[in-house]
Amino acid sequence: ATGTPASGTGHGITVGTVSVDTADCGSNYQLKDLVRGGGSTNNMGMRTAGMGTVFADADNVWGNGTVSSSQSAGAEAHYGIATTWDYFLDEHGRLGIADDGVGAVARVHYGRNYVNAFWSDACFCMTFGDGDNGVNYYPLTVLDVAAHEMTHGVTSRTANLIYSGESGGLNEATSDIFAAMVEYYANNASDPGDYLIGEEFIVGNPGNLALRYMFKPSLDGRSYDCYVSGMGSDDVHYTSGVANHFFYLLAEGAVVPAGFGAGTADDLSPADLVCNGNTALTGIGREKAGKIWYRALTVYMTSSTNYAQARTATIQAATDLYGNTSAEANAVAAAWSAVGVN
Ligand code: ASN
Ligand code: ZN
Ligand code: CA
Repeated sequence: ATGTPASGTGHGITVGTVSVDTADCGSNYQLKDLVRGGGSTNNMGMRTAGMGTVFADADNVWGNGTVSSSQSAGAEAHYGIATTWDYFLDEHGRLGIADDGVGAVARVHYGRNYVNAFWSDACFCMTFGDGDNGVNYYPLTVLDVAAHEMTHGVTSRTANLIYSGESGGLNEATSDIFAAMVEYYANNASDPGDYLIGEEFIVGNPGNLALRYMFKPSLDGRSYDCYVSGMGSDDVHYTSGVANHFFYLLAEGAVVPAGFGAGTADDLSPADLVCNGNTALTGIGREKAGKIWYRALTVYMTSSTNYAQARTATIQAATDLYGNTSAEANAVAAAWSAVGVN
């Protein structure tokens, strides 16, 4: 790669001011992360074809923190991808998406009023729309969405779960699970960790709106809280609910998150969080739950793993990590039972 490592300042739209690792290319600075495998963040300028051009800047200060500043979405994506890289390295010893130390490209300002983001194996890249430029939706470069898309890359290079049927739901859930873990890992004051996905790109969010709700997936109106046979024919972003729900219960237990309990708009009780009445379910914490899911994904799951097999894979992973009949292995079994996977 050209240039030498430099440290810049990014004024993100939702994340506030963050440090970004860039390249000093002599005549300018570029959003190219030379300390994480050379991954770059590229400006698509509202086009949908090609790879765009690497964001470049004279003073290594990126954007002014508003949607009208093109560099701010770039800086936010660049930061989110670096943070996700650091999470997988610090927490799981994984060196990038393919565990080979090679960074990926992020494409920002894709299309016009595109309210979505996606991973593509073909370009080994992830792509972010601008939302509607801050009317109802900010650009989708927020941390949990960036982590979600980058995790699709990790899944593709590991279990490679087929993106349809129950394996597709597990693929989607893997992206939501690590998105939530990355948000906690980053520990930003402006975007504290939670089990909501996509809450930061909703303008004027009262606090209980999101794309997905891991503790009670059906709050989105479509996702599954509990396993039902035949659900594998539904959209993978809804069948993922069962595994998202499992992960929440494993990590946190049957505990209603702040802002969703009695007397709030959602008015949830612990009984609403489980499918089998087991309100005594206790969590083993995010760290252990994340390690169990990562080991299951990278060692035991295959492209066709279904929900029943995910139960077996995670129990095996917990047994490897914490011992046979350990509290952790028992908690994995109890959490699956609480979402109807027996
Ligand atoms: N945002 C979606 C996702 O990453 C895009 C898609 O449906 N492929 O799951
Ligand atoms: Zn996804
Ligand atoms: Ca979140």
